[in-house]
Amino acid sequence: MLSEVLTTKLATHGIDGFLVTNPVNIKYICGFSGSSAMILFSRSKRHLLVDSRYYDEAKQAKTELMTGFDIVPIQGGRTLYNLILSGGIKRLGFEPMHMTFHQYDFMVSNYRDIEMVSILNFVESFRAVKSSDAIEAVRKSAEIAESTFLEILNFVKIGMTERDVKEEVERVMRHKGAENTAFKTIIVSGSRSALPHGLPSDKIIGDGDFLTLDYGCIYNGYCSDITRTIVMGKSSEKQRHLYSLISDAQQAAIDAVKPQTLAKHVDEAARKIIKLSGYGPYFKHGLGHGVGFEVHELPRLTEDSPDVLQSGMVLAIEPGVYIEKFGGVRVEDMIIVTEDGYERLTKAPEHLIEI
Ligand SMILES: [Mn+2]
Repeated sequence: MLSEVLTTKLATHGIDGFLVTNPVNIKYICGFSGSSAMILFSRSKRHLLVDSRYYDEAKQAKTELMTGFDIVPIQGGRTLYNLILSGGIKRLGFEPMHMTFHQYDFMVSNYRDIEMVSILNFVESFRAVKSSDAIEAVRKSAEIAESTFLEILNFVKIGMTERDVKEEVERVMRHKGAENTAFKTIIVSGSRSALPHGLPSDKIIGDGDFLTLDYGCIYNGYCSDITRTIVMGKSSEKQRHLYSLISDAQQAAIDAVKPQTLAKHVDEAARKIIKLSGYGPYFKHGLGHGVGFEVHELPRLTEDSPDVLQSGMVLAIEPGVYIEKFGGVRVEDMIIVTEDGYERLTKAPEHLIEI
């Protein structure tokens, strides 16, 4: 069980306790999603500390994931301190990205005999490798996103606004069983397609425009994230050239995926092709990222990533080029790293679609 595995990881970090304050990690570890909760691991115990208003709810919700946890209502700053002391914790690991300076300052000034040790990604590195249940959920989430694109192809028309397309994308995903969108749906057209993270506007989608849709949903707690670029009306030669460049770069990156490969080498496989074509400066972001409980999680597929691929990771691979005043192309697909390479969850069309 995950919480037991985390307990055994304490020793490898030279700590005898770890405090989880990231709400996403708390939900991941024990399924609890109330606000201001904390998890405290010591060598022999696991505590879920909850705001006293959530205490009854947490006790009633006792799920399989909470097995072995003592649920404790937080009553002032002493509650945590007493548990740290009774757990025999001298060196306490904490999540630097998920603790306010105020909390840290309080602990350092009041828990004087405890050494606070900052540890990045203690839980996140586990989240990167998916269980079979997680893979099943991610698979369904990706399937909803991908099949939504096929419906959008029949829906979208010249003269609609970007916002119209956004509404339909989100409606279709919900209709197919999505709990929610995984992030703010990106719909950009024409020269706005040069904005990698542009939000849908009232701009009318015109003849000859690129239309980029970057969206995803949440299914059973797990996210999907895909991007499709199409052309409204007839495409130009330059548009087709950019699309096939990005499509080739994406395939080269995907072909580089297997366990033990450095994530930065996957980025490099795509970046090399884009650079050779002269569009290097127009590829303005990292190649991709892990997807799971959050839409962006480990591993990072960037030029300087220290991450190493492992079987069971789920990746979104999204090369793109963005040319100001002209437009941009991005395609993004999701894959699973398998024992001997990868398995595709989604596949963008190889040729630029004209509507
Ligand atoms: Mn993405």
